[in-house]
Amino acid sequence: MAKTTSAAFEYAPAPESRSIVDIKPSYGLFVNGEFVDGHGAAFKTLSPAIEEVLAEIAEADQADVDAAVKAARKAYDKVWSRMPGRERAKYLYRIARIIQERARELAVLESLDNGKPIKESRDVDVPLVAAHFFYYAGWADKLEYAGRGADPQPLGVAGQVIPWNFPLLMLAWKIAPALACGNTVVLKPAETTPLTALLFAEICQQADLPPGVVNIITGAGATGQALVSHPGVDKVAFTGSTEVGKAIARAVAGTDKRVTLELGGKAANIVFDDAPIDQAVEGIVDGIFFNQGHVCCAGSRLLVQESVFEELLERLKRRMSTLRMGDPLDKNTDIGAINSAEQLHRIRELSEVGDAEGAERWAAACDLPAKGYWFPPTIFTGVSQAHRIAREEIFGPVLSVLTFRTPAEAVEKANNTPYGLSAGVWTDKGSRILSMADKLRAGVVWANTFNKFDPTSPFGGYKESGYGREGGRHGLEGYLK
Ligand code: TAP
Repeated sequence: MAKTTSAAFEYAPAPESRSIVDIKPSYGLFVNGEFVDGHGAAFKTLSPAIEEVLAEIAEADQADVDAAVKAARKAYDKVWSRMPGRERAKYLYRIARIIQERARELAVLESLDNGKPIKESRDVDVPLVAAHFFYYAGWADKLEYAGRGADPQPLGVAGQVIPWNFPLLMLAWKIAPALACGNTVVLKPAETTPLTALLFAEICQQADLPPGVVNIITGAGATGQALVSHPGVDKVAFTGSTEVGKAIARAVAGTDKRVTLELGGKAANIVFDDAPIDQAVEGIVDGIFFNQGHVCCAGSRLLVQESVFEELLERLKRRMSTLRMGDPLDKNTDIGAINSAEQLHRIRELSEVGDAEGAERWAAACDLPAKGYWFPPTIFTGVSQAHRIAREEIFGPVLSVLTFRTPAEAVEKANNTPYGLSAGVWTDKGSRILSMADKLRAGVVWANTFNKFDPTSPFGGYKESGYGREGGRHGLEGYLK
């Protein structure tokens, strides 16, 4: 980051980047293979880095949700569930290849709409999106090995609702396994990041995917609610906050809908005194500042063994001072914009709670751009387990640092959370990695790395982080009878 705290600066996104993608002034809903008008009140999607309107987006009301579910049902009954797996696979492979061909467009659009740095959308999000479609294409004709018996059957219509932090990647996690298993889909992206899902709809057209197999409906929470409670939906797949996840679980209770929920997290990233410190510092930075900390499995609680605390803290601060925050479309940017004014407000509010509770805040000096939503990478030390910043998900670039003396204390503190999505362990001892992995109540435990994703690995939580797994063979189970 630049080393002053003075005046805000202005920037205009590099024009050549924006010309890579053709953003239309307005978008309809994608229903039955076509873009159609919505009956709700259209809304605008902004670029959070410059607070400029990117496009106007249709809002789906109940009638639109009905139409999308009907289209999905028809496509399921007449085409998709009857198609041999090897034929479905061809469509998924085609989609994967088009994603690769249009990768630059997708990455630029994702960074514009979400605020994330282009080097992340280009090198992480979009390649993983293609990888998920390739991976699940490979499963479509091998479902007898999915762990659901010799003749596994799809569920029907999947209603899928996703958040704004990884708009395209969450879409891939949802749509690729659903289609591979023979289900059809109605998906609602988040209100603040609909554009890449709509570009994906164009990719479905380009791939000649039969109409109705994928339907994309845009809108806010009410549209999501209408979708998940629609009687024509057989399976609900939701990623988002624990609060909304609980409301969805209540809404579908007593129906025969199948549900998977991927919810919040408050992961412990645990550094032992025998860990390679510089490598651990990189992992800590990646764990909490990747994607501005808008990551459900972010390593938002750092647990450091007392004997290396001072040294690690000093090196961490030094490393944080080199992070560059600013234009998401600049290839050198490490930290992009916060996705929305609402999220920025939440991050500020919880950080102020941290101050009030007596924790000590530190952020590297930096210029914040004049327009847009920004929050500098921040750490809090002197945090106790009772502090709200140690318990609640901030979902921003804010790290709470705690210390421990013994491995048993590290386990106790790490597990002292209502969540159970992920954890990280940094140590030189293989035996300690294995024993910690056994004791940590987290769906994913990373060892000497953090925030590594792969389509072959199942991902999901314990406790209030939800249930069901996405990714890998386990990811098929949520879409088969
Ligand atoms: P939410 O507010 O829960 O929103 C998630 C999605 O649900 C959005 O599309 C939202 O629509 C929609 N929605 C809101 N109210 C709804 C309702 N009553 N019924 C059905 N749908 C509804 O979460 P968020 O703020 O977007 O995302 C942040 C949260 O997601 C964090 O807690 C994070 O940990 C979690 N997350 C978890 C994971 C995994 S894999 N566990 C991955 C990413 C994020 P609008 O946005 O349009 O209002």
